[in-house]
Amino acid sequence: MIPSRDRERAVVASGNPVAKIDAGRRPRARTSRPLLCRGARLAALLVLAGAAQAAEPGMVFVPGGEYRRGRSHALPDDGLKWFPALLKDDRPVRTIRVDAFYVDAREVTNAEYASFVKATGHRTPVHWRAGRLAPEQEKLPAVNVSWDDAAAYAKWAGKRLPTEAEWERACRGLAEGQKYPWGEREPAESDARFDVLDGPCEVGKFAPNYLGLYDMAGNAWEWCSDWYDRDYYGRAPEENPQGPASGLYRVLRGGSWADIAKYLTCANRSWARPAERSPNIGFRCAKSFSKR
Ligand SMILES: [Ca+2]
Repeated sequence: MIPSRDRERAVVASGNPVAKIDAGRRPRARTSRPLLCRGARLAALLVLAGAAQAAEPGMVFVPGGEYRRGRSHALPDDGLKWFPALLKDDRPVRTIRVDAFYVDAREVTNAEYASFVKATGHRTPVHWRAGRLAPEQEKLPAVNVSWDDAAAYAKWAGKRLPTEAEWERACRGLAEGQKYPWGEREPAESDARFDVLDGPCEVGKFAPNYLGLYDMAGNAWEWCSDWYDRDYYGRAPEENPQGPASGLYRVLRGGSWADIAKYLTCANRSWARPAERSPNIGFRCAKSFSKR
């Protein structure tokens, strides 16, 4: 089943201030000149990330800090007073903070997943014929993997799945309020793999976001570590939210090759049962940052 929901979304112009950044526990004060600050912070980030990334090949360092999580653009249904509050799971918008972490620059590929299978004997994705990876699929994202498969890969790799809060911060590229990883502009064919019928494409094909992360929008949905709860945003802790303690579904983020543009937004949330294996669900890994 393709985990999509039919949402009607209308764009409302929103600001795009840069989120607060720090590499440790305390956020810096907000600036009144976000555009200038963004450049200065990028320079500082690159210096900090340079050493950090060297120790984690293939991963990007994401500074800790505060950001406004959730959907800031309006939907036609926002004014309706129905219950349950369908289609509002990405609200209220709240300021949360996450500690610094690393995240994979790209979705995990079939070739990388094959190394895991070879080392552990773990089951293969269902589309590998006779359990073998076809050479032409090596650079495609590993899809048809359940949440448990993805979590097992991450553990084997010395990593973990990102929390939903980490994923959204990474997707926004340290900015707040923007609709897509690249800003407000609606996606074009040259931006991301979406709204096609013939499956995912090679990872890293499109331009990365501000942090250097590829395919945060589209290609494969990405498993997050959290259980899904549509009402969670209103009661989540302000620091490092981990999701509900239990649930029926795990969180998915980012949209996929099979989805239309409105599912590719930074704030959009989706879900699937942990055992689900779909041709449009993959993952990337994260790793906590520890000061040495
Ligand atoms: Ca993706």
